[in-house]
Amino acid sequence: MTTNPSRNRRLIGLLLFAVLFVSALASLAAVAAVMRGSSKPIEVSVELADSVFRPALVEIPADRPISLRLRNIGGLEHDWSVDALAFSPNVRAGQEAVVELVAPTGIYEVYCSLPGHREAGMVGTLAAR
Ligand SMILES: [Cu+2]
Repeated sequence: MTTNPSRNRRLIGLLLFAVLFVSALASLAAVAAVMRGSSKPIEVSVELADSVFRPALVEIPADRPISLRLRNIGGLEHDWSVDALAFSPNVRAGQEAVVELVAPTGIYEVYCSLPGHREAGMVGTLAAR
C-alpha cells in the first residue's frame, strides 16, 4: 500500500477543521441557552404572617429580575419594605401579590412598615449577590 504524505496532511487538516467547526457550533448553542435562561425571571416566595416573614432571609442573584410572590397568610395587612430600594409592596390579609424586584449587590434590611409590626418582629434581610 502506498501512502501520499501531502494527501494525508490535507486529510488531517480537513478533519481538524471539521472538529473545530463542530465544537464552535456547540459552544454557540451553549451560550445561546445560557442567555435565554438569564432573561427568565427567577421566582421567589415569601410568606407574610402576623408578625413574621418566612423566610426572614431572602437570597437572590444581583441585578437580575426577580418575580417576588408575597403571600399574606395573616389576619392583618402587611408590607415587605426595603427602604434602600424604595420598595414597599403592600398585601392585604389573605391576599397575595407578585411584584418584580431588581437589586444591585448588597445586604438590605427588610421590615413591615405598618405601625408596630417592625417592633413585633416583622424584620428580615434581603441578600443580593
Ligand atoms: Cu405587618
